[in-house]
Amino acid sequence: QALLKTRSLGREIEYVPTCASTQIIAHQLAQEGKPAGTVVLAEEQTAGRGRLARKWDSAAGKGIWMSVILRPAVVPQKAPQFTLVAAVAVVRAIEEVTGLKPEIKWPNDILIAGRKCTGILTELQSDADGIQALIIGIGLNANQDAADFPAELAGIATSLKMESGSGVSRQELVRAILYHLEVYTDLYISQGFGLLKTIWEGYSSTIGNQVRARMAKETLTGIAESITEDGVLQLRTPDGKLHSIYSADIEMAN
Ligand code: BT5
Repeated sequence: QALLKTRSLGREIEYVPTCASTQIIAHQLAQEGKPAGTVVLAEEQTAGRGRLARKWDSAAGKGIWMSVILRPAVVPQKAPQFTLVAAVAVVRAIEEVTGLKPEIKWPNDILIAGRKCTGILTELQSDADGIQALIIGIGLNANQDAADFPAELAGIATSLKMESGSGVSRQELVRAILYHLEVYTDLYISQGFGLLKTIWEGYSSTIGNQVRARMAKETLTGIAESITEDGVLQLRTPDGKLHSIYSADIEMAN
């Protein structure tokens, strides 16, 4: 903590050796009134989660399994933008600490050489007065070897160690992530999404490409033209129509 370069993020860190999910703990702490900037870090998660009740593999001692409580004064519709803001912060941290070149796959994946090294999960506590808390979950594969991942993630998941050839300091990474997360959330709150969108696009592996967007009820293939100020993906299908995609899984289509 003493080594943190932040003003508020991580000033309170709840460290647990093992838990079901740091998201669950962070939700509880937020409900109990813990301040913005409170961070939950676990060595191991037994039921780490992704979007749509998917599982997040969280090997003990190998990754960063972290949830951050924010309390931004924005309307709930803006919550998805925080996933994009957090993605930029994590990419910057990975670059800084490892020199690797990660890319962002809309909306919440960070890839290196096409494989996923980080997933972000933004969850909301809100009521009639607006957002009470945003819980930003970050799962970052740091020091796994290929054999540490379950068979179904072979060829899909990667770690910073696998990509760089040497182990990385999780402490240094946490410090860098919190630093950049504070810088970029401050930027977002003071300036809106405009400048961040440009930075985000610079890291995106999605924009400008032919992609397949799998959604709950349909799958659309087309060019991912842009994201809007609200973080919504604009997909142009071959019939010339522009579709607004709020939530989907994206695959490269060519
Ligand atoms: C995500 O969901 O990518 C969000 C993951 C967020 C995890 C963090 S860890 C700290 C905090 N506490 C939690 O309980 N969660 C957050 P989604 O886009 O739905 O992707 C899930 C999919 O990623 C799975 O269905 C697998 O295909 C793949 N996957 C699972 N574990 C992985 C891993 N360790 N590395 C790479 N890919 C993984």
